[in-house]
Amino acid sequence: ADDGYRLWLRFDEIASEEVRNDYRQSVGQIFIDGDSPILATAGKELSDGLSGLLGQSVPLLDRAADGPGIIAGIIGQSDLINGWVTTADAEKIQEEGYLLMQKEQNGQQRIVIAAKDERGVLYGSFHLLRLVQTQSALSGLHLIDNPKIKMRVLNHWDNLDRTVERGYAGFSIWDWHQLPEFLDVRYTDYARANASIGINGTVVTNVNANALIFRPDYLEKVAALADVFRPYGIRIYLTARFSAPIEQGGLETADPLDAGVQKWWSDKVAEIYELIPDFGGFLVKANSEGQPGPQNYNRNHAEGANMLADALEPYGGVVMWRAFVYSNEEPEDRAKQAYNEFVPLDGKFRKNVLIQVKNGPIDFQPREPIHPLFGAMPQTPLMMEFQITKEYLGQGTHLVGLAKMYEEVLQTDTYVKGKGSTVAKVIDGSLDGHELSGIAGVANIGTARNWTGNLFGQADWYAYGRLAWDPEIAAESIFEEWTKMTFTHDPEAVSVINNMLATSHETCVRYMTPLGLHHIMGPGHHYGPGPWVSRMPRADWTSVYYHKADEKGLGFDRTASGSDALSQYHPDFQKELRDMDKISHKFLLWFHHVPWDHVLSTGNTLWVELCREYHRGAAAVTAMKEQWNSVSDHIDPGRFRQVAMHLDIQEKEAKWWRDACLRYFQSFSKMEIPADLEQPE
Ligand code: GCW
Repeated sequence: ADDGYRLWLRFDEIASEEVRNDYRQSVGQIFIDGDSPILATAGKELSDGLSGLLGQSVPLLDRAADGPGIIAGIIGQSDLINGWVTTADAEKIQEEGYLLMQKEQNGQQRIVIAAKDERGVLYGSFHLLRLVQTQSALSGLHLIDNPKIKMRVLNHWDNLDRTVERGYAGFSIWDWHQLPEFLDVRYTDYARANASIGINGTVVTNVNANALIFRPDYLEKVAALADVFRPYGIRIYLTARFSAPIEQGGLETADPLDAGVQKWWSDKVAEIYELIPDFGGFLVKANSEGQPGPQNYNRNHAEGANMLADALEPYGGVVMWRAFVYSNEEPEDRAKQAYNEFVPLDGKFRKNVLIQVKNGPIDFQPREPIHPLFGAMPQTPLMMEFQITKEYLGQGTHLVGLAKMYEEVLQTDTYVKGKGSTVAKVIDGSLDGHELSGIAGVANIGTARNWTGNLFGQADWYAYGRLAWDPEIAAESIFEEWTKMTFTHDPEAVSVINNMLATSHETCVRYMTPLGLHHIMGPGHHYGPGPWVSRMPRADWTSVYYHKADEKGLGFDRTASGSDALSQYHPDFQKELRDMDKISHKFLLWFHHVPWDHVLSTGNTLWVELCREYHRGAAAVTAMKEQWNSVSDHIDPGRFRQVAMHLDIQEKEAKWWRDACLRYFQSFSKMEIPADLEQPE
C-alpha cells in the first residue's frame, strides 16, 4: 500500500496521453549549462521527475540540442542563457530567485530557467516540475520569482538519543550512532523535499541543547549531514548550549564577558568551519525554562548573543537568539515578559544576530494574537518561529491544517508604521530595511513511514516552506498545489480536500479553545483537555492562570484594568482589542474577563456562545469525516485509510474536549447547556 513516503514529490505518469504529448513537445529534453553539485541536482531532479510524469525518458543532454526543450543556467556564466534573457528581466532576478519562461527565438522554442546563482536554478527547476505535476500550461509562461525571506529554516527539536521533543512522528531521523559513515537515504529524501519548497537551512538539534554536539566526533557526524544537504542548497546550523564551555571545555564559567569563554567559542567555531565551510550558525535558547544563559552571570541577552556573534562573524555565520523567555518568579503576566526584556535591547545586538520570536506571546496555542515584539524592535531583524509540529493542536493525531493560521499571523497588521505594517513585512525585513531576514518552523518530521505521522501534516511542512519563500502567498493556492501534487486532480475531490485544509484550524480552535481561551490542555504532555489544572511546579504552567473562570465570568483581563498586556501593542492595534464589545471573538477571552451573561454581538450570552462554539467544533469534525469519505474513489486505499482512522480518533476527542470543558466551566457559570445541543455525559 502507498504509505505516503514520497510526500508531494510524486511523479507518476500523467493519465492523459494528450497532456503527456503536449509536455513532451516542450520539456522532452534538458540541458543545464554549467557544472556544480547544485546544478547537477537540478538536472537530476528535472530528468527523474519529468521522465516519470511523461512516461518516457527525458534525457539530460551534455550540450544544447536543436529542437525544443529545457535550458537552464546562470546569468553571466552561461553565454547560452545570456542570449535568451533580456537585461530588464535579468535586473529583476535576486539572490536565489529565478526566471522561468517559455520563449521562441530565431525559430527555436525553449523553456528557460535562468538565475543569478545555482540555488536559483534549483528552485526554478522545482517550480517547473510543480507546474507539470499540477498540469499547468507552459505556453506563454514568463515569471520571475524571488524569495522574500533570506533564511528559511527548519528547527528540529531532536535530541541526540533520537527522542524528539514535541515530536509525534516517531523518532529523530538523525541516526547519530551510525553517522558519519552510514548515510540513511532519508537524509537525501529530506533534503530533496526541503529544496523543492525553498527551505535553505536546518537546525538539526533541539533548542533544549546538549553540549555533546560540540565534541569532535559529533562534529564529524554533523559534517556528514552537511555534505548530504549541500547539493540541495541547504546549510546546517546547530543549537548552542550556553554552558558548553563548562561542559565541553572544562572551564569554570560560561560568562560571555570572560576572555577564556570567548576564546573557547572562537576556537570551537573555527573547528566547525574547518569541517563545514558553509556552516550557518547557532540557534540559542537561553535563560528560558531552566536553560543556562548570560543572566546566570548577570549579563543580558545582548551580551550573550553578541559574544557568539563575534565568534561567528569572520565566517559569515549568524546567531538566532530566541525571545521565548518567561519567569515564574516574576509577578508579571507571562504574555508581557519577553517584550519587557527584549525591547530595551533593541539596537544593542550585533549585525549578525536575529531575534527569533514565536508567533504569539504565550506558546503555540491553537490561536494566539501576534507577539507584541513584532514591530517593536525596528533596529533588530526579527525572525518568525512557527510550530509545524502540533504540540497544542492535536499532535500527530488530529487533522488540523496550519496554513490558515500562518496566514492569519503573517497578515496581521501591527500598524507600527501606519496601516499595512503587517507581520510579514516585519519579518521579511522590508518594513525596517533589514538586510538579514529569517523564518523558522519547528519540524514535524520523524521516522514515521509517511514522515509526519498524520498524513495531512505533510501539508503543513509544504505550506510552511511556501510561505517562508513568500509570506504573501494565499493559503488557498498552496492547498491547491499540495492537494494536486499529493492526491488527485479530480476537481471535485481537490475542492473537498482544500476545504478540509482551509477550515480544520478554525474547527480545532472551536473544540479546544474557542473565543480566545488558551493554555487549558492536559499538563506536561499537552494533549487533551485540562482546564481544571491548578497545581503545577509553576503557576504559569497551570490552566487556571490563563482562563480565570470564576462565578462572575471567564477570561484573562489584559486591558488597563488587568495586566495591561494590551499596552504593548501599537495604539491603533489596541483600538481593535480594547473594547469587549468590539474585539473579534477570536481574541475575546485572551484580553477580557467577560461576565457569563454578557450578550455578545451574536445575540448569545457568553455562556451560550461558548456552548455553541464547542458544539460547532465537534460537529465540524464529524462533517470532515464525511467529506473525506466522499473522496475515497480518488485516493489510494493505503493513504485513504490512514486519514480515516485518524479522523475517527479526532471525532471522539473533539467531543471529549467539548464535554470536559463545558462541564468544567459550567461549575462556574451555573447555567444550563442549551437544550437543543447534545448534553455531555
Ligand atoms: O512549547 C514549549 C514546549 C517545550 C519547548 C519550549 C520551547 C523546546 O512545551 O517542549 O522546548 O516550548 O519552545 O523552548
